[in-house]
Amino acid sequence: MDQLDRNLAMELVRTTEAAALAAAQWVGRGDKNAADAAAVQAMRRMLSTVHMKGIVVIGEGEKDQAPMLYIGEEVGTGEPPESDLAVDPIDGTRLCANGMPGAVSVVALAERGSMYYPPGIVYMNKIAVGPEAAHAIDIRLSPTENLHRIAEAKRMSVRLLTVVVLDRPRHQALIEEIRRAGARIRLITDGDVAGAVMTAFPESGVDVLMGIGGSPEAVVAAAALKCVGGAIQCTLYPRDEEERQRARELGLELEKVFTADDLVRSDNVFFAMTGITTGDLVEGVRFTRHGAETHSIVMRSRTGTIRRIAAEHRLAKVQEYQTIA
Ligand code: VTB
Ligand code: MG
Ligand code: MG
Repeated sequence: MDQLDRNLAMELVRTTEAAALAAAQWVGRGDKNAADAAAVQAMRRMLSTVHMKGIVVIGEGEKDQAPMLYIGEEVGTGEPPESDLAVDPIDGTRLCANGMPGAVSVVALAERGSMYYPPGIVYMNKIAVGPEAAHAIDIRLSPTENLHRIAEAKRMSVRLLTVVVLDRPRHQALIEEIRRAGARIRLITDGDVAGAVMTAFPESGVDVLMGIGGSPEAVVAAAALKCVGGAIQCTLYPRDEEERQRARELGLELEKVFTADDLVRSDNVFFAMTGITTGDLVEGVRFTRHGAETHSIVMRSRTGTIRRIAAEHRLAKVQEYQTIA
């Protein structure tokens, strides 16, 4: 199957640009739900113009039963190709609401039926790296062992590695182990999609992402890392005994290691990311006298092309962008 047209990459970046422009108007206003609603609405509106018969496989949440871009929603113009979509109109809603660095808007697309979402399991344990260390990781080994293998693959000392970890109480032991192993940690309060993608971009100064984060974010990150030749490995992480039980009933394997190829079983993957607030990967939205500037990364696995797109938007001229009074 090779029916996903390469022009889709450009169509997709419009959707993350629109979401980022909408979200940016809520940066620092302390209202993450309003920011999210604006971003979701803007992305959804732009998605409806994309030439595809898309279905949202990874969407706005299981967690809070969002009314739009929900799992199973059909998006696009309805004409071929048939595709699976993973969307996160804002990854890092809190970052956005607090005006903190690193909030992004992301979307990934692949052939129909190729994206996996573990039903009912909202968290996964993850390890992600860029291309140089893609063959070195094994989530079944300890963090210490992984750090040594990554250091060897990158021909660096463990002491010089930087590990991105979500700042959560559940990561206390992980953080202690990483420090004991000698590596450095960059704690982030949210945004582990960007955290995972950063590992494939040396200028971000990040070598590896470790820890437990959202399952949707794992699939989105897998799509991105497939485009750049990085790697991610995940295991399901039930929050409590009830969720563990449900997972068993559904026949989910708690020991199974999910690779990028398990999460996105297609070699034809598209990924777009636009910055909302400035982070280590992309700059955020900047408002100007005439409108706004956005910065995006667009990638496609088939060719491995990575595009950085800076765009100037004339807000007065483009009705789709006007989401705030
Ligand atoms: C992460 C982070 C997200 O969810 O996946 C996180 O990247 C994990 O859940 O930005 P908790 O916040 O419950 O720890 C987000 O914070 C929100 O989508
Ligand atoms: Mg989100
Ligand atoms: Mg998210």
